Amino acid sequence: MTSENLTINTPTGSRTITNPLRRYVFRPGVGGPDFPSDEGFANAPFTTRNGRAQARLTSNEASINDRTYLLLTRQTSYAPFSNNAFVDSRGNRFDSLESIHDTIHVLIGGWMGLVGYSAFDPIFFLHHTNVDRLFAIWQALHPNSYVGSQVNDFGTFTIAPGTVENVNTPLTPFHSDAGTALYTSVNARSTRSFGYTVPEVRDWGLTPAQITANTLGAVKALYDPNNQFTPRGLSASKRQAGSSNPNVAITVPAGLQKGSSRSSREWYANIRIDKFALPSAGSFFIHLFIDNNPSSNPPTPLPSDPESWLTSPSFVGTFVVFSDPAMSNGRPLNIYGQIPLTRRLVELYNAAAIPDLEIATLRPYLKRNLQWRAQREEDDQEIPLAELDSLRVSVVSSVVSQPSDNGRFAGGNAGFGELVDVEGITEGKVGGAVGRAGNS
Ligand SMILES: [Cu+2]
Repeated sequence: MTSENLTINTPTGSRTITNPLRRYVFRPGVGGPDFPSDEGFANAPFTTRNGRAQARLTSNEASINDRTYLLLTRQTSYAPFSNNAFVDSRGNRFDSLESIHDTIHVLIGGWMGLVGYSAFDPIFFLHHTNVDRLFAIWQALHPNSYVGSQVNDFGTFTIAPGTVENVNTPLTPFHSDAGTALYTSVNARSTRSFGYTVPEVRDWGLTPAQITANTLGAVKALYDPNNQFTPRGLSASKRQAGSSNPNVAITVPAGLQKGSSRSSREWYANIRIDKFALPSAGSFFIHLFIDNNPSSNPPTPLPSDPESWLTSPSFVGTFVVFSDPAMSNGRPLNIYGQIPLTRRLVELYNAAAIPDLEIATLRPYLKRNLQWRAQREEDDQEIPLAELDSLRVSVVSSVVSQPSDNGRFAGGNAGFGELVDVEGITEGKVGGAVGRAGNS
């Protein structure tokens, strides 16, 4: 994606060409008053990405992996799965395909961080092909949930604000023939009608139940963090505190041991904020950190330079607000997201910093050690949390029981308990929960 040139094979031998995926060179005459007037974008000869895009993506790789697994396996209803603003029936399942999608846009930044212009960057098409793939995987796992009715409060170029959209709403401007017919959600439901599928969903010659089971196996192999927390092939009872030496035994709490009653606790930060909270800042980040301080010490300050935050050892993950003030209709729009904390907590457990992942241990530990910061995409500058009135960070947890075969290719999900608010962690901090977490 970033090389200037590519060497390709041609019928007459190998040839070096300009890499078409690196950037889009604007054609003469394109631009003018519709183009962004911001410095760095007005009259730009070609698309660019934020200089720290790769570092931002690398820091967030594990977080995005864990969010993807959570989304595909736990978000069972289409409306909250599909978008980050839907409220009814969302419960404590705050994440959505849109939120993960937004994360990639804004971490890459530059033209990809501008809602109205991101499709000029060729990486947009790689990204959106993957969004399409994740949607196809989710559909194979949840074949009975799909587009319902929802009010479009904000409207589009072709749909008036306040229109109730449903499965038959024309998906302008995508024509399904050479005339005036347009695709709708009904006739765009399956990739099969477009003549393709994705590697995880091989939906030919199989029953729907087989397709779901095979797809779940592929998702677990790719994304299940439980395959990643413990080095593959290394039994939990042989993990060593703070190292991966398989020959040194450590004491593993009963809740984390293998066996028919194996269960553990998962932890997430739920984030809610007004998408238009900062009209002047455009897109911005909320970063989460979990430090490792024993009970008596004051919290360790984060690096004073915001550019160092993502490489800080306590960094956990980034929630993104992908926002263009021009999209606002003057009213707030609360959006939701969920950042997994479990991986970082298992690291701390493996380092013997915490004895287990139970509420009695982690309520005081996270109250002390969970922090968050806001940062502008454009120039990496810190946004004071006090400027984000609508921000609410809360913590939820659930009990997960693993099937006795370790569940990697089992036909059903492990036993996922409900995500329940754990109060007494973020209350009293700027941007923390007020009353019932996340909802006020
Ligand atoms: Cu996009």
